[in-house]
Amino acid sequence: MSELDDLIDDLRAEAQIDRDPADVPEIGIIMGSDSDLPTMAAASETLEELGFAEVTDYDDPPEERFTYESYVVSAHRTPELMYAYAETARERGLDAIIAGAGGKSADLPNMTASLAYPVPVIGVPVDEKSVDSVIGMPSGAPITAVDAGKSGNAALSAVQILAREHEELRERLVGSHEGQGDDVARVSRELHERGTAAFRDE
Ligand code: AIR
Repeated sequence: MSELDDLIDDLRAEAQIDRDPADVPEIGIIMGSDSDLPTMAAASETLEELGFAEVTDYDDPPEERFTYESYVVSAHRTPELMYAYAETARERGLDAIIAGAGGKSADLPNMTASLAYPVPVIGVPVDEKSVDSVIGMPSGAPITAVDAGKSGNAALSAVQILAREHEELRERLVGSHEGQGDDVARVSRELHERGTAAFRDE
């Protein structure tokens, strides 16, 4: 069996297993190529800042209550894998998918959105060229998307979706938002009190 068939079989087999919802990843991160990782890494970093851990073995999940998983799935090089990933998303317990792809033909986010529907997909155009192909969905086929490269925002949007159900996540989002305001206030005070020239010199 090829490695591709093997991976597809693993996803389809995982969909048949009845696991405790607390033991499966809530958020899936997929990207068209591992060359997208420098852009997509902000999604996992943001999730980790909010207390999520990454599942790398479904049989041995991390202790953290909220988790995510990551895969490379190419709409053009591995369409069968894209189907398997998206079609099993709900049964495998995913509440939201973050999908990133680059280039002019960035079809992974929008095709995954159609195949996994109604599991929400947040599309990340990996570069400026991909914006139109990620957001250009026809009526009745929705996708939510962020600006080019903004995978950290995609992670925040995914957690916002989960926070509707989990108060704990709502509190974490509010906390990190307040921290962001404090960061701006700190810089603002420093700029004001040091003056522009001294501030820039540092
Ligand atoms: N891509 C991969 N399969 C289909 C598409 N659209 C995208 C990747 C990456 C770009 O093509 O998401 O941004 C270049 O991929 P690579 O593997 O050639 O570096």
